Amino acid sequence: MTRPAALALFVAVSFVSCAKPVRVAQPGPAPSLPAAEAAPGARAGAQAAPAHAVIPIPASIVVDPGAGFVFTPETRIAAPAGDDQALWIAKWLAAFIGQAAGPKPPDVLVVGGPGGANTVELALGGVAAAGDEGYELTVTPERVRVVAGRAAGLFYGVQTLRQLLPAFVEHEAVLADQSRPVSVPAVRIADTPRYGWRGAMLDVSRHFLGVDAVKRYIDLMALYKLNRLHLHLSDDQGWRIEIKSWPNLAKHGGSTQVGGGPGGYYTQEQYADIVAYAQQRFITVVPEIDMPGHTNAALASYPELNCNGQAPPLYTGIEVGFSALCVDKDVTYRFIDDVVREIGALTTGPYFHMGGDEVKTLNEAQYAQFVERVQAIVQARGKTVVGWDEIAAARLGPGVIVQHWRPENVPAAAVAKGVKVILSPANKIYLDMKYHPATILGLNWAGYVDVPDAYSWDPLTMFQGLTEAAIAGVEAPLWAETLAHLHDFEQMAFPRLAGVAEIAWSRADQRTWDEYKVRLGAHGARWTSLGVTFYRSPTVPWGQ
Ligand code: NGO
Repeated sequence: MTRPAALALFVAVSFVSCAKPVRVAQPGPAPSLPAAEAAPGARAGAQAAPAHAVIPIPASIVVDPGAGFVFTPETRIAAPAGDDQALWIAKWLAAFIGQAAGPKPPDVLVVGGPGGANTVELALGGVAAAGDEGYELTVTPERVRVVAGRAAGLFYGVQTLRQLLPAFVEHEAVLADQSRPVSVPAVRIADTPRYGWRGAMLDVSRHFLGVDAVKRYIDLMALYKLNRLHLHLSDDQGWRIEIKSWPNLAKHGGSTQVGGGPGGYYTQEQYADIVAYAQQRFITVVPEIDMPGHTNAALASYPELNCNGQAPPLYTGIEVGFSALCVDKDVTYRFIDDVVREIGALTTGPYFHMGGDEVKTLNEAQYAQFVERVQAIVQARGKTVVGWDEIAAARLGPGVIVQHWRPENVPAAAVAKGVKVILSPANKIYLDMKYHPATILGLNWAGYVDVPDAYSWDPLTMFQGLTEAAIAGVEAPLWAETLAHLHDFEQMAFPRLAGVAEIAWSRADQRTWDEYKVRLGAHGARWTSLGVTFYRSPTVPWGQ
């Protein structure tokens, strides 16, 4: 099941580093939960309503069967004094509750100490759940309290609270006369993530997605505590970001897409707006400019980037591997430096993804030299290099992050170089893979990936020779050869993206498909309230 074999019709591929196919370690059956920590849903049996449906499952959660907290028109939300992010989170929660529990959204107060009765209190302080993203959430009939060491933890605690609220609250326009009791079960949660990199990738090159669609995806990521949005901003079919020093990239290179539609691109202001929107939700944007291959849109925009000095026509098909920058010309590196400089300045996060996948027109030495030169450019511009797993064939400096996508390729070469890896195995979490043979959208070169397949694997045992310390995290790419509209993207992402979030956040010994599927089933109602298009896989017991 290699990509070249299975893509036969669509794609002619070869890899720069022709690694021999290596056996991929099969994940063993996930261990079952120890009794003391078993999630209540697990004991309830596969089809029974779970006591909670929080995804990703928290590190520790105890649901008290007694009375919970009920939002009333008088409920207030208290934020700690002197922290703008915490205040923003409090306002986000108030807007989220909206008119669900009364005639107006809850008032937000800034308080120096405890918030009093009938309050949802957000507090910054020392908590047992360690780390930058951990939190504790306690719900009693008197109050709700979220405590975290940092604002990100407060945000995640509030997302957990959100998932404990009834799904109808997700409707954007719940009016006061439709309000009804909004109750939360009494719980004690202490939570912290397994991995720091919990990502999702959008391919906005093959088909362009506008700013609002990207923001919508960001909102859905936030619901599941995902914290990296990788934007695949360039490929053969389209260049999607304005570069002021090379204006034709966006103007010409962004003017079409797969199938010949009008394409599009983000102005620098729009891109900065996406970055800020994501950052507010504790999501770091990782911009990717794919090179030296996957560059037809750039080559078509500037003849001097081609070895023969001639610009090829724009490309609207879905083959890969045919294009490459002219790696022997100095202008190529001036171009790359300008692009990295401009995008780097607009990106608040530390990462720059240089692509590096599927180049068949260069030899190994040319490819390795190119990767090393670009690595130096990116680092000189103050950014951390991220690249697809092919870049492990080059000499990589410390701090580089390698994104593993080819199921048959083991990360050993990367790990031996001391770099960290992001796991995106195509046969598990490429969200563009069809669910089953009758799925209309998507590709199938890495197989059919139904919801249990996407969930039932563990990062540590997926590949041979990995250590937990070498794993930066997990990321689910969503390639868009066959996806033209946001609802197509959603149909492929949901329900699988929720499972990816749980793999990235929760411990392996907390996860079994039989228990997870019941929690997942409860999210159908939430997605319906949100208007999310999703695949009703028959493997999941969907709730009402
Ligand atoms: C591959 C390829 C992409 C395709 C995708 C389709 C990588 C890293 N390069 O993944 O260009 O769009 O498969 O599944």
